[in-house]
Amino acid sequence: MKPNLLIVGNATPRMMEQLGDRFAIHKLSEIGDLAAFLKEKGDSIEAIATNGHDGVKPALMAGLANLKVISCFGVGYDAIDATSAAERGIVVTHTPNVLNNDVANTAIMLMLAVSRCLVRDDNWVRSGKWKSQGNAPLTRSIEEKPVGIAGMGRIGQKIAEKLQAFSCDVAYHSRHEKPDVPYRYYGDLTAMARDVDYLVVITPGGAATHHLVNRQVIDALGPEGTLINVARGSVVDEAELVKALEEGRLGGAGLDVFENEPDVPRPLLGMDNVVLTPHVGSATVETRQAMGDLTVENLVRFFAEGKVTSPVPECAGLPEAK
Ligand code: 8YV
Repeated sequence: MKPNLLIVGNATPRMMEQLGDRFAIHKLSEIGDLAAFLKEKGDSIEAIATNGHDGVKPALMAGLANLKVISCFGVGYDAIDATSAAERGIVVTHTPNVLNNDVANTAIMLMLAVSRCLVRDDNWVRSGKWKSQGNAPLTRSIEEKPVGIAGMGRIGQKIAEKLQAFSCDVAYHSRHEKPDVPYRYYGDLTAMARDVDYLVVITPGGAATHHLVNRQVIDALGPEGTLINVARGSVVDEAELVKALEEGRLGGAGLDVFENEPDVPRPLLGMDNVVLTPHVGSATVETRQAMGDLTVENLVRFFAEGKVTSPVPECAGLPEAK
């Protein structure tokens, strides 16, 4: 008997092919009456495949009495209550490491795009301004600039490493100083924001980091400063960010994530000093394939070997995670 797997959100065709051989698949998107499904099939569902955006709603998790494993396509799992899952003996897995390079590249791409006015200058060519008005106004270099990274995990370290190629002076803020990291540590995010030209946010989402970047931090970054967010929209107080940009209290922003995706605050759409991308940090063919393979691997190994490859820290104590 194949274990019953519930797919929340989308799975790639390659994932569907790999999962189809081994699991009896149910797609949440195709279930009309969830309450009726849970009543009829809820007890038979042993596994969930989901992603960082959709996660698993508490009511769904509560309705699956025999759920054993949740495999998340993405490194961020703030949309899954991993602590409650661990308490129930449910292993949650995610996809760390395989996306470090592309998310770090996205952060640097946004830094360059904001500083070098990529979108404005692309438009300068397309709109004919180059011919009618001559050369575009000068932009700013990121070379040798002080950069503060909020969050010095795997991706934060990759961003810092890549910024060495631009001779940037890297500092970081995290809850604790990291003994093996060679960059200047700030226990106080506001103090770091005051000292840098770029603040790159790459800390996990969730309650612990909600609105970590608040008005005080934004004001410390200031009119010459640029905020880059490739983490979660929830980490930045978006209303304060918009106000600061409107009032010229912040220089610019490169944003890949937003508080209410896919909704983006309207005022941002008209701003020249802001570059917006639709949560594509890890969205390359290569990285998404690696993430999909790891998402599947965690599920397959769980049922074949009673082990998973990449559990989230909250579940590290469970037998399948060891
Ligand atoms: C995905 C992400 O877009 O890994 C993450 O945390 O934010 C992204 O790679 C996310 O899982 C939603 O599908």
